[in-house]
Amino acid sequence: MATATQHFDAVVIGAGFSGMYMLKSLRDRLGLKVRVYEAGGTVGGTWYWNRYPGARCDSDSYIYCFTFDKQLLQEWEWSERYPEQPEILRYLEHVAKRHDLKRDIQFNTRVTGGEFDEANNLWTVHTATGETVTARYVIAAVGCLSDTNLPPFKGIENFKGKWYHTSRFPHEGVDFTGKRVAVVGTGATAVQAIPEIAQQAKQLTVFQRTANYCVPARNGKVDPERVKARKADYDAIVQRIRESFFGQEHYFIPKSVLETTPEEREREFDRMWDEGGFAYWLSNYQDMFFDQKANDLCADYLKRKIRDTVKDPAVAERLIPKGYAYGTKRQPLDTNYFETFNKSNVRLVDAATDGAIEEITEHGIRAGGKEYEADIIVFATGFDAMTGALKALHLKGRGGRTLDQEWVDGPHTYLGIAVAGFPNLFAITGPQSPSVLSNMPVSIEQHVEWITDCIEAMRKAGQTTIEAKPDAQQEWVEHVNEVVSGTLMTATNSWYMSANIQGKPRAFLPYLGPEGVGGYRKKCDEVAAKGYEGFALA
Ligand code: N01
Repeated sequence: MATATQHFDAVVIGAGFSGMYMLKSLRDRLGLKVRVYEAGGTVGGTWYWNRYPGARCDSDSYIYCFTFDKQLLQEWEWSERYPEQPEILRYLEHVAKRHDLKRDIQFNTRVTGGEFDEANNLWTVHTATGETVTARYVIAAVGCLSDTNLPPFKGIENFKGKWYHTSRFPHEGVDFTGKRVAVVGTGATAVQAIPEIAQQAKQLTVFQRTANYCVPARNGKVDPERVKARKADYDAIVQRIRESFFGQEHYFIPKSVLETTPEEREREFDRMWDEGGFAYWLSNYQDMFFDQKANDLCADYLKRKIRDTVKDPAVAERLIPKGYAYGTKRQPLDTNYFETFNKSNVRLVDAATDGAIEEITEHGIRAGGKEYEADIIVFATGFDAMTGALKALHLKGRGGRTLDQEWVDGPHTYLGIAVAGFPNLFAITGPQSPSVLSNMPVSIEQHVEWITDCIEAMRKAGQTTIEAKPDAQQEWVEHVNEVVSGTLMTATNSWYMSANIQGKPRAFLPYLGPEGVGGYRKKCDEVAAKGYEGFALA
């Protein structure tokens, strides 16, 4: 085994939103010696890797940012309601510069493994560049949606054209002009990319496995008066989103949709539809996620919108989601997605009606026995969500156990922050925390601050290890599964349910607590206030 060349108080893995703030917090608040390893060439994480056409934020920009830097909240001007990827990356570069973060981040360096040394209570961490270092704490800031899922399509090696995965798009971009392009997938990524690609491509063929309920983002410039009012109200906004259900200023209508008249609910549906963004998903009637009949009423409105938009009724029918409840897959936000299928250069290949993808050929994609030729294939096939990137770190806890071994039937964590048997390892927005069911920066800041407080308390008390207790972990896993079992989420084949990847054990990955982000924060604060209840400290 390689000898460690340096020792750090903490190693942080990843330099996206979470790794950046973790570094800032441990280094500048606690004075720790921190090394961040980042596989990408600069900061940004998700916003470094996902450069596909149309990539933009799906949360409103005024809350999709760091709130720890109050001055920056006042100074930074977002150009739009949902800024594009390059603008978010510019913002993160600005934060890195402003807080002098890069001097402690080693870029182009992937962490490939690590072991907990039980004799010395230290982690040894290895990188692909051949470095080995030790650290008291390891913080995985690897993101929830960073481990690319490229399904093992038969024949992909035979394809004579070019192919790309949306999450590993070339930095110089791809020119689709005059090309025949195939897009595989119709998730939130594809829904952003398809209208953009259709504008350039000679022909676009979209391969849909599951139709999606999309609602308009309604992106655009934000009224300057509104921007000013928000800036004046930021303290209250931050407080509200921290205590809210989804880390957003969205609140359920405290009423059953089944108790409304058709006129009343149509008015409400129109209002949410016109507002755009996540309003229809997260500000709808409170029983939408629990009651199939209630859900059907909300879904029917969206189905009507598809029929109204798509001119060819046969295409509209194939674009209408079937067989799962609305909102149980991540809501894609669109700009002219359904309108794109009215263009003469765009065609839909639907697995249910035209046949599933059988193989990639030299000249395109074969589905349902028919070959669809393409010069470029864009795979918008998503991620091994939440657990993939953590497992890929190949960390070994007590007794040399790996997360692969511990998580054979899905993730087992305590609060989504820690794993029994892996002392001093923290995950930011790990599985079984609200994470992907929240506005990510809100959950990231909460975890970073909680972890920093925890390490500070340990140092004050002269403690060197913290570790989730197996029984507390088991209780948390049961709680996570119990609360979601009362919803419609578990019946759907979504990546939330680990169902997007063949062979991945079916388990609900995030935490959908009864009081959402706000209730979860309270729970974490209580755990800390009770001397880190459920953790063993030594
Ligand atoms: O990935 P997805 P994504 N054969 O897994 C299909 C976040 N995000 O990159 O639905 C054929 O949702 C798959 O079909 P199915 C957001 O949280 C954020 O779009 O599994 N098709 C699906 O249509 C989002 O949810 C933002 O049946 C296959 C698609 O590929 C998450 O990232 C923007 C297949 C994958 O959809 C992931 O979104 C974009 C196969 N073997 C995304 N395997 C912002 O906020 C998969 N598919 C900016």
